[in-house]
Formats: sequence, C-alpha cells, structure tokens
Amino acid sequence: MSNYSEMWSSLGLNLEAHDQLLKVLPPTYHDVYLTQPNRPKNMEYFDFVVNEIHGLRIQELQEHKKAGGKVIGAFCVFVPEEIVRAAGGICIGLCSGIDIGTAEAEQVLPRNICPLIKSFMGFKLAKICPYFESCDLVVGETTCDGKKKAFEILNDYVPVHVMETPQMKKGRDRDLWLEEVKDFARLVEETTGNQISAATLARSINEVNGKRRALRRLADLRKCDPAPISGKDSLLIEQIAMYDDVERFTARVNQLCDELEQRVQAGEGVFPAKTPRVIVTGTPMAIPNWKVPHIIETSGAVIVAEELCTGLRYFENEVAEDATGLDNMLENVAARYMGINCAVFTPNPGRLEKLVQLVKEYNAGGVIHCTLSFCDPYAVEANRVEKMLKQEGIPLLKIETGYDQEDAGQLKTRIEAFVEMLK
Ligand code: BJ8
Repeated sequence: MSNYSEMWSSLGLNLEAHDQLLKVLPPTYHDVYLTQPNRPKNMEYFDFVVNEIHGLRIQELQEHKKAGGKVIGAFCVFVPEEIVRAAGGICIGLCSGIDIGTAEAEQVLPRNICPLIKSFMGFKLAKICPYFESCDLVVGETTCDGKKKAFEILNDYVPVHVMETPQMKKGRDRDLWLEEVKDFARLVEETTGNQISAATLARSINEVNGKRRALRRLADLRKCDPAPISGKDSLLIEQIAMYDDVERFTARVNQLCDELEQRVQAGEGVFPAKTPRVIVTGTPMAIPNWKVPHIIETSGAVIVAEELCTGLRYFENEVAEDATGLDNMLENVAARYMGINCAVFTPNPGRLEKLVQLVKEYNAGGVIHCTLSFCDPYAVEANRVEKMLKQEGIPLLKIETGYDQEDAGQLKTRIEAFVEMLK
C-alpha cells in the first residue's frame, strides 16, 4: 500500500493503533486467500481492493467529499443504498469483523455482547477505521436489542440516525417501514443538500440492481460441480460489495463471471468434482471474519452458498423497476427490503423455506449454522432451522463462535467430523 499517513492523520486516526490493525491483515489474508489453489485470475482485482482497503477507496471517498459529496455509513443491509446514491451520496457498510478496540468498547458496553457490536464500537472509540471517520452520517436500525441500544451510545461520538425496522411482516409493519424509508429519503436530501428526483432514483435503483444481478450471476455459477470458485472467495466479494464503487464492482464481478463460465464449460473447478458441498447460514460475516469458511474449506468441503447478510440476503431480491413517480419508487424500495429474512422477524418462515430451497438448488449435502456469540435472534432461531432441516432430512451442524481464534482447533474437529459424515 502506498503511503497514506497524511490522509489517515487528517482523518484523526490513532496512527499507532491503526498500524497494528494493518499489520494483522496481510499475513491473515495471505494464509486464508493467497494459498488457495486454482483461484480464478479475475480475483486479482479483489485482492487489490483488500490490499488497498484503507488506501485507495478512502482516497476516493475524500475526493468525493472535497467535491461537496457526502458519505453515509450503515450497519445493516436494511439501509437502502439506492436512496443515498439518488442524492449523490456514497453509502458504505461499517460492520466490522475483527477483535480490535475491545478495551475501548468495553468501557461503554458490557463484556458479554455480540462481537460485531463490540467491534464497530471499538473501531469508533479507538479511532482506527478510516471509513467511520469519513462518514457525515451513520445509520443504525432497531433490529436486535444490542445494536439498538448501542446506537444510543454511538450517537455520543458521531451523528446516528436510527431507522425503525419492524419485527413482523404484517400490513401495518410494511406501512411503518415505508414511512421510515420516506423519512430516510428526506434526511438524506438534507444531509447531501441534493433533492432526490424520479430520474435520479430510477437510475440509482437500476445501478444497485445491476450489482445484485452480477452477484446473483456469480451465485448461480456456484451451483455447478465442480464449483468454479471457492466459498471463501465468494464471501470476500460479497463483503467488498458493501463498500466498493457500485459500477466498478459490478463490472469486475461480471468479468469474473465470464471467466467462471469458461471454467464451467471446461469442467474446471477449485475443488475436485463430488467434493462435499455445504451451505453456510446465520449471522453476517463482516470483513475480515473468514474464520469458519477457512476451516470448512480446509476440512474437505466447499461452501456453495451463504444464506447470510454478507451473502444471498444482500442481493437475492431486486427493487421492482416498473414505477414512474417518486412515491411509487419509494414504495418499491421499501417492499424490496421487507423481503430480507433476518432472524429479528417473528415468525421468520421465509428463512427456513429459503434454506430448504437452496439445499436443493445448489445440490448441497448439508448446512452449517454459524451464530456469533451472544446473538440471541440467530442462536434461538437455530432451533427452528434445526426442526425444519430435520423434517427434510438435511444434515445440520450448529456452531457458536466469536472473532477470536481460541476455539479454532475445536471447531476444526467438529467441522471435519461433519464433512466426513457428508462423504
Ligand atoms: S438484516 S442479520 S445485517 S440485523 S449478530 S448485531 S443480530 S446480536 S447483524 Fe444483521 Fe441487519 Fe439482520 Fe442482516 Fe445483533 Fe446478532 Fe450481533 Fe447482528
């Protein structure tokens, strides 16, 4: 990475702590990613993006801000990116997947809280995330209790707007969500100083749908046996989707898919044909949380799909593009997001049905349910998942883990035994 020290200090980062973070990433990335055999050539772009994770993209955000643009950060896939883009802003995902800034986070949060929440709080309090420091506004949501209450604290350090995400999917919940989306559009207009018009929103919907279509194309290619790309590489792409430039990212994913199509035609894959195929489901795996996928794919299985928010939940539904007026477009935007099957909804049958459907479509032998420690919605919903998969005769392994590596050996033993059973 070139020397970005001046930019990082102008953002007010704690350079010493930030250096520590940047030292951890390259060796981990090397071991997890660069040692994989038969990687598609077009993964080079995504390697480059990770290599420049706190460099070039941050520079782009700063240039955007210098030209009068605004940056809006989000913690959940419920925040409608198309609205931010329609007002000329850039929307970036802020969820963090690494144990850092823990001491700072524990000054304001209980010790026993989901690591994802602790991580984003730690990133802000320890001043080590240039994405966070680039934000003019951050957007939280009332999904789980931990996040909801943490946003009150986060608001002491950065302006936070909280969207009320419903807990059910009845008519009145949908009405509430539509109002939230409209309020958000007004707030984005105020923040950016730009009005959202039917034309800008239509273009933005189309661009973000384009990103979703490219990711779906990639997902569809993973239905083939042998799998033309690893689950780890696919997860990485899904993580990068949250913060890279939309049009460039879409073009690169499509370019990768062209290569993967050729691989499929030639019968080439990253693992031999008939390698046990698994689907991962549960809490999101924010960058750089690659622990469980790495263990799975070094234990004799290939991950063929992620029923995660860093996965299918992020791109499986599109915003309908049939509306003409602004109001109808906002209705379409709101409706698309209500299709996300997060475990904070009760009941949440869509997620269970989807999982069964995915196992068939992707010809998977089993499911690995992965919950972050102290995440009640997913840990409790694991019971419903287990019941449904049992009825369908689909093998399931349930895992609960955090961001540390302490349980890596134990997880490997359990995952190897599960994969052996699938064989
Ligand atoms: S739509 S999954 S991104 S809320 S892991 S913080 S739920 S205690 S992240 Fe999520 Fe939106 Fe739902 Fe997706 Fe709480 Fe659980 Fe932590 Fe979680």
